[in-house]
Amino acid sequence: MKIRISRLLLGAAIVLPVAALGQTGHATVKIVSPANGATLSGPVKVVLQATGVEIVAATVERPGTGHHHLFVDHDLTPVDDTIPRGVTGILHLGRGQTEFVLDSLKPGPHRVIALVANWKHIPLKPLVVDTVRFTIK
Ligand SMILES: [Cu+2]
Repeated sequence: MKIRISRLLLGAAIVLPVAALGQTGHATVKIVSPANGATLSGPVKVVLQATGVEIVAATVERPGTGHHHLFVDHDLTPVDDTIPRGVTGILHLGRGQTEFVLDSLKPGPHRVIALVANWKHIPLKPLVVDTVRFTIK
């Protein structure tokens, strides 16, 4: 009986870290809207869908969580650094939003990169990122 119990415990000890790894390792974000390659008129509602990471407010300091960032016609900043605030074209959805309306895009081609970062505003690793390009009429 004792042997069976310790085998069970050993099994649980092995399974748990693998499950935890799987959670962070497979986190993804998708820009559901607008569609890549779309031509549309503004304003543009960006809709985000994340898996494998819980989207929360930036004030929540808990592993396995993060909040969305949008880089609008702006390159990614260095991925080991804090995503800056107060920069035109870089948006922190710090209240845990999963949608954001871009209402001041000019006609022409645009690129939006979505990136999930933790409460320190440092991107999750591996990167949880998606890009769409679209055109405003
Ligand atoms: Cu942030």
